[in-house]
Amino acid sequence: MSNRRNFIKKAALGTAAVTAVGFSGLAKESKGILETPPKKIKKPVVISTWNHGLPANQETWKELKAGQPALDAIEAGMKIPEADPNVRSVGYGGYPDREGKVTLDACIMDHNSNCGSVSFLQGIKHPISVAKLVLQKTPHVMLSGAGALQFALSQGFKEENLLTPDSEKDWKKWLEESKYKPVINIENHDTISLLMIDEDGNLAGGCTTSGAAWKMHGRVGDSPIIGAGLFLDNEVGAAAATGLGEAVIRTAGSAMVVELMRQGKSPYEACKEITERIYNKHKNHKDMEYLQVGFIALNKNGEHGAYSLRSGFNYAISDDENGHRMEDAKFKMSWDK
Ligand code: SD4
Repeated sequence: MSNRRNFIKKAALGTAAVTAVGFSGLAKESKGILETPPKKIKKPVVISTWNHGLPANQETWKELKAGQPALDAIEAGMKIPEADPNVRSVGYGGYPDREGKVTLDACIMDHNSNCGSVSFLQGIKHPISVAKLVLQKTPHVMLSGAGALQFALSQGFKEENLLTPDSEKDWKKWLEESKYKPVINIENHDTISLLMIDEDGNLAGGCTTSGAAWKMHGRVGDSPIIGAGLFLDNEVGAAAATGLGEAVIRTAGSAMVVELMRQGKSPYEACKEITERIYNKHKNHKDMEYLQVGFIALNKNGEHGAYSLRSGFNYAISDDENGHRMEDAKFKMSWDK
């Protein structure tokens, strides 16, 4: 893209940020003038990863429409997959690590860049709620392990066993061969990452996950790391990741998606470019055999997009125009490659 076109896109983005009027990234430019009038995107807009994003979106949407603050709405939505024993990659019922322990990562971020995060948290069903309290009640961004648990208990959370009989059975079966080879979207789920823009044009987001199944005890993925699993800049946009956390951390994935949107890329273009970068950095890497990453992004105007390295990734979208729905993300390659 020429510098000039970049500039015009950026200028349009800047104006839209001030007036909170959305425009289509596809607006045509001729001699420095946008031919297509800016398309107004009605807010709020909520997007989130995978099929389990749909019920989370619906709950977040309900709370937003009831006038709840963004972080409370996100928390309410994320608690749905966290509590669902059939979602085997998040919260209660999530696959354990190789020692049979369910260890959870989560984070949340608001439009003022306030963040709260917990990592390697055990025995607490709703890590997203603890992350929100880290944001609201501590001088820190991240609490981990025993300290995160201690904080949760001090806030009235109850410790409980998160290893369901199904997960225990699967873990015992895994122990027979003990091969670490995360296969991320075989059952269409992984981290839930959710992004939203409210009626006033303010962005917020969150992530929650039980992390990679059969990981080493103590392993922390990308999801609780601001800049890796989640990032937003309220002047530009928000991005979040799913997939193999190690690859997302190595490339500061979500922060980079936001930076590309700052440079004028659409959410889709930004997700695609970072996914391609991750591919290029990993094509000769041992992780490539089972590597899957996916990104979702939402810009200040309410436009959204997604892209994944391998097939199978989808995301949930909620807006006033079309209600709640799933969309398949475009991808670079199929699983058999
Ligand atoms: C992580 N992105 O911890 C998360 C989720 C996952 O295999 O389970 N990845 O890496």
